[in-house]
Amino acid sequence: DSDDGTEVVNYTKSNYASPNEAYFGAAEGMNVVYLHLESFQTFLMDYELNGEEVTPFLNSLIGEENTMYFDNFFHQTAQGKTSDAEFMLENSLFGLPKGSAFITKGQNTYQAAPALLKDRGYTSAVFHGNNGTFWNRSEIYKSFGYDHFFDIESYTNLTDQDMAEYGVMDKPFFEQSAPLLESLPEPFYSKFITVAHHFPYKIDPALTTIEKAATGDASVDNYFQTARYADEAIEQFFTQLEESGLADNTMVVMYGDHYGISDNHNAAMSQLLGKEITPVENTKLQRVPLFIHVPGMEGGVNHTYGGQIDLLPTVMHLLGVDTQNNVQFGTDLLSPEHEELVTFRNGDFASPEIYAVGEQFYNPETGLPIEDEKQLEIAENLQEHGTYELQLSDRVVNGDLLRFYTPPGFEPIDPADYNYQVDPA
Ligand code: GP9
Ligand code: MN
Repeated sequence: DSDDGTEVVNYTKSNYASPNEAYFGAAEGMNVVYLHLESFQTFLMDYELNGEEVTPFLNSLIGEENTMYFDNFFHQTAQGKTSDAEFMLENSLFGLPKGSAFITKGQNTYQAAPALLKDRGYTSAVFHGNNGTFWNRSEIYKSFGYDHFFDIESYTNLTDQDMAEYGVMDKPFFEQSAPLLESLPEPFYSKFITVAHHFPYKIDPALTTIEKAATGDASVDNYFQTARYADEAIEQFFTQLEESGLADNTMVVMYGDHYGISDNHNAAMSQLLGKEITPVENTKLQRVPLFIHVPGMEGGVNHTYGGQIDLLPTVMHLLGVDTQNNVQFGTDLLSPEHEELVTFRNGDFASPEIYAVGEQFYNPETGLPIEDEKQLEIAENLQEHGTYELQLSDRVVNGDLLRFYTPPGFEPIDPADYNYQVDPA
């Protein structure tokens, strides 16, 4: 067909939210570290199990002076799980309704974060203690313009205790990543994909520091010990950053990738949370933590509604990089023009006053279906807007439309320029 993406570019330009002057460039020239928090959900933050915090380190960052914590931030992933989260945060494009774009669209043209930062002198790297081919990462990262991909081959002397189901446990992972990170030229843009807190949350008892939950539902009960372990590993990483001298010049972004406890476990969850898991509560359980830590930036707790699609423009604006000419479906969470609408992959949505679940619209305050005509009309409009965005995004991804649109000044990526093979010693 003749879809050259003109409608898409027109749309994303009109949907652009201009930066908040108080934050634009707050992290200009700094290194970027993303910590991909496997299976972390917002309910864990400040949650106490048997009277004890599960994530004391992350909790200590909530309200910390240089950290912005978002408590109404949602995952928007579908079948592609981890890869959908990565896809959104690197590109501000939605994952596909079925399967994983990482696998089926690995050869597309992208204008991903590592590429957008190249002309600012950034070197980019991913760290992940699993096989590089998982989710087709070793291919699609080339299309994103990642300079380095440190996969399982970069981690050595691993004992059984060091291994989780999907790769290296977070503590040895961060420990062995430190010299690799410190060897990168600055500024760098990097991402660490953790795995210890992954379903089914198995962990060597010798590594646990809190009790399990006791609902009788194993995947729910196990969820807390690996979360605590991951929290300790994150604290260790922050200490490493301090010790290496990188901390003062590094922005750290931490986000939960998707739920760890599916709605098949709502009975056990309702025991733990002390309330019924209604459609509204279930939607609230799709919130994942987002922390943006920038040395010298004013932090706080931010209640803005947003989702993973919004991360890229938010981070770019903090780095002082404008996004006006980019095809991105999210908007800067810190912008006064950010629209508080979180569209899920199935067309449901969450917004401060209305949630859509299935065919029904709900008041998130009361949990009751909305009946007021005026409210229903607003709800329909929000849903229409969200669905239109999903369609446009799918057109870009399915039609590989970024082939036909190069933002002014952007140098297109040639995947053939990248090779992550570790040289045999
Ligand atoms: C595997 C890891 C897990 O490498 O990132 O992916 P998930 O199962 O969460 O999609
Ligand atoms: Mn995951």
